[in-house]
Amino acid sequence: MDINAVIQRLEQRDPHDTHFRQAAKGLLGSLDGYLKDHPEIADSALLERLLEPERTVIFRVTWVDDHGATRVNRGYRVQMNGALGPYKGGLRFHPSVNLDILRFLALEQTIKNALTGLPLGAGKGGSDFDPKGRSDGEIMRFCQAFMSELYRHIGPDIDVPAGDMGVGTREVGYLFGMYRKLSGTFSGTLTGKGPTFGGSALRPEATGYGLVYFAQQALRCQDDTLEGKAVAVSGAGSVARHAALKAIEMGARVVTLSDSRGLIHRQQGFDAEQVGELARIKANGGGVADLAGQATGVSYHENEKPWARACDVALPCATQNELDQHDARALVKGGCRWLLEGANMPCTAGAVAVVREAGLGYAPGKAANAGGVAVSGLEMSQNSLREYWSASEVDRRLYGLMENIHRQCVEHGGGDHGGPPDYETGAAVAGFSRVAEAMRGQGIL
Ligand code: NDP
Ligand code: 2IT
Repeated sequence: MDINAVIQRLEQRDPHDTHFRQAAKGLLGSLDGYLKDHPEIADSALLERLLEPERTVIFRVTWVDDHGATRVNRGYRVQMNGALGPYKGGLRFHPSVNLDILRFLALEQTIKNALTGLPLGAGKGGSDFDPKGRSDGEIMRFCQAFMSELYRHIGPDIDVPAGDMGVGTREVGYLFGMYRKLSGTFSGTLTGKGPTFGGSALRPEATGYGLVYFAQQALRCQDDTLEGKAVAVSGAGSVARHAALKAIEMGARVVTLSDSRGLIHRQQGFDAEQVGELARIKANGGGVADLAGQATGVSYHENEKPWARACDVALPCATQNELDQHDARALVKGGCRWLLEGANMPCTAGAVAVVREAGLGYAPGKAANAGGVAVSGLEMSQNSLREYWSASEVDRRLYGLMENIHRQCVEHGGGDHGGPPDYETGAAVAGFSRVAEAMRGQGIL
């Protein structure tokens, strides 16, 4: 199979879709050996089908702001692959959202959801709406306007959206309310709902906790633990804060957090109360700089990223391509041994090459951040059963799911050379082979 020819076709068809091509190149590169051993994959254009969404919906979202002005945004839902179950994946509200970004996220989601072993297809959606500085009323009206079109395309057995950047429990609540009103049904059509109307315990925490559970497994395979390790986290959102909290609970020293404006650093490590305070600051429209103004030992560095600070473990948890080649070199220089992705594709291809060359343990987001969608899968099960599981039950299952994902990566990623396994290859092969088998089993569609 000529992977280069597949990529070339992507380039010819959608020359401006650089993020999608980056994700596709990364995936196909990791599958090279597997595809050579499985020539049957080429027979039915399986790769080409995997890279082409089953369906994409693009729609106008019209809403009225607090000053009475009519606003227009663009809404999207990419229904990428339904071979394993209903389309499943988050909604992102961010000014950078476009079809390229959503298709890359949907491709990552396809492999990630397969790795969970749960019956989850893959999708992604969102809008170029910028929630920053918007009032609660504006957020609600935008969510309602967005759902007034999206509701036609989703359902508990069709497509089950959740949150992503800019979409948390509050937004999912407004989206769910409008879906319930328009469809006249109370179902599990969205995940990440509030705890009184079907939301699973620990869904907000799941991605960050799962990331740290994955890190714990990875270090354990090298007879090591997180205790006492300096951990650099980027971001100050849902994933970053919960990863930080779980790492602190495990005895690590979380030395950095960040947002789009800058970095905060604390040599002795942040404590859980400070991370809790950061959540309040961000919810009120503040920045990480505000925490530096209140807490002792915290310094703020405008426009800086965490990667030049000495650390043992790096957890990029903000956004795509936030960590480039230069940052990766700085991490290596600072003695970092592990890089595990909480965000989706936070490392540029150049950064991945640097960390792999330097022999760091490297785990891609499609494996390491799968805890969020995994607990979304558990939320769907609870909704279907009309049950609520306790936080300890969900935590136990999340731990087991991350253990299983880690085991699959090791199984397919080798690792007999003494160092960490090739998690990138392991994740790609384990996830892809599951989707490929389901697609082949269902015929040429
Ligand atoms: P949030 O919106 O809660 O937080 C995003 C954070 O990233 C904010 O602190 C934001 O800063 C920061 N950020 C955004 N852009 C940049 C930038 N260019 N440079 C530095 N920091 C930036 O999102 P989540 O925590 O939910 O998502 C974070 C990542 O994790 C995304 O890649 C998402 O796709 C991925 N993910 C999320 C899951 C989930 O369940 N939510 C599941 C799996 C992956 P600011 O506040 O200043 O904008
Ligand atoms: O990137 C992701 O895995 C998510 N944003 C979570 C998706 C979900 O359906 O819970």
